[in-house]
Amino acid sequence: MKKYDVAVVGATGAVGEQMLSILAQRKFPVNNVYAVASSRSAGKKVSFGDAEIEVHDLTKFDFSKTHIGLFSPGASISKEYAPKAAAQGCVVVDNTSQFRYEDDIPLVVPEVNAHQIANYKTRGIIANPNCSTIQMLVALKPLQDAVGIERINVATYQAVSGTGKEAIDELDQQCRAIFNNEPIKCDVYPKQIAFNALPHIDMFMENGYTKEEMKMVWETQKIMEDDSILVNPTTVRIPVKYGHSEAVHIELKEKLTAQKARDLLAAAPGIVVIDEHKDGGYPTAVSEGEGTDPVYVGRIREDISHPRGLNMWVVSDNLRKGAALNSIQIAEVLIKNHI
Ligand code: 25A
Ligand code: L14
Repeated sequence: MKKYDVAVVGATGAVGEQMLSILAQRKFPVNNVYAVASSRSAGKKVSFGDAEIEVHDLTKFDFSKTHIGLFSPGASISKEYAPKAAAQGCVVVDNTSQFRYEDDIPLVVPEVNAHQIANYKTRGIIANPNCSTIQMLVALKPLQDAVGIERINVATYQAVSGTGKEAIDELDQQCRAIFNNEPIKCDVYPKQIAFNALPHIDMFMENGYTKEEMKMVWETQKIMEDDSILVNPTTVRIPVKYGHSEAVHIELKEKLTAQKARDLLAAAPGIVVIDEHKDGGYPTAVSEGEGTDPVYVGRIREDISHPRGLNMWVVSDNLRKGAALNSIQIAEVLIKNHI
């Protein structure tokens, strides 16, 4: 079996760490794995399976010795280095928002539009979508295929790990301060995140939505290859560490019963349905999502206010299916069919 040389860029971050761990877990056929980050981290060690590997400085790294680059160093860094890596013959799977909306760069959720991976050749870059969009689309694809979706109303409940490690620390520190009756510090988020909910993720846009919300609009239409799907999101940060949850309310083109939807979802790839009408008969971020691969769907019910409406609750690990796992699944298709 052919083996591949893989660079993980942003290897010391919340997503990069997961990339290294999932590469080892899934026994991705690697020859050499390179951990790459900023000069701040160069020389440090990170774990890859049972091994410790050294972190390389991105500014000095030669991508011509790699086949695949899994990037998550933030949009501005990817903007500069992903095209450089691609020019050196490395196929880049980029987790940042930098390239997602460029027409000649595929934006891929393998369960939804794996065929787009073939279009990596033009730029040598494939974009990994936003975490909230990925888990929502895995859950909606079977319904889109069955009857079509007219409109999506979604409210998200997003974990702090999406912001990065410093946000996980801020949540811990604020909890500790509150328990000790000390004043809290807000450095990462503009208001207290401990025991709170902030209706604000990423920057505010001119239309009053946030960029995280607009990502869900733009990315849904691009990945589903259907500009007619209307999306109305509200994205909310909550004091959960790992795992995003979403209340998804859709208007279908034709009525689907809750039972039919449940059956379609249960048969679809990447989905686990947990939907019992009893206490605890639903998935949550902490009890099911954290540390696991599936997109979990529960609370599937017909909307009592709309003849073609359906409601559901969707949960997944934002650093795994929402980021690192999805990237590695893209890389698995790449090596199976393309490189
Ligand atoms: O711009 P975007 O697309 O919105 O993405 C913004 C952020 O979201 C995360 C990711 O953070 C990204 O930075 N992210 C991206 N895609 C995501 C997704 N799909 C996602 N989150 C969820 N889902 P992250 O924490 O996961 O990763 C950050 C990594 O990027 C590396 N990095 C930063 N600047 C770099 C760079 N690599 C190369 N060159 C640069 N110039 C970063 O590496 C990390 O791996 P690092 O070397 O900065 O190491 C992080 C360690 O260093 C400490 N630290 C951070 N900043 C400073 C610092 N120390 C001193 N001074 C600083 N200014 C941290 O505490 C950490 O321990
Ligand atoms: O666009 O903060 O992929 O939860 C991923 C993490 C945006 C923000 C992206 C979060 C980022 C998101």
